[in-house]
Amino acid sequence: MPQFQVQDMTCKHCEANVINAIKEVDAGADISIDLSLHLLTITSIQDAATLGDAIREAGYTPFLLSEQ
Ligand SMILES: [Cu+2]
Repeated sequence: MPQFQVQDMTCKHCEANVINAIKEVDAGADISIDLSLHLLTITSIQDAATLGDAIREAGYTPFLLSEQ
């Protein structure tokens, strides 16, 4: 499961935006977020590149830490 660091995801509002962006490409994605560390872990049928693009399109800056 891909893990991203998203430094500009800083509050609950950002968190909701990022979750919505991921749900748009995979409604069944399982998303876990540690807001204090800006960490996002996703279990999804989509690959890391697609998930990263979706987060970027929502206006955030994902850094891929791990692809699996
Ligand atoms: Cu915010």
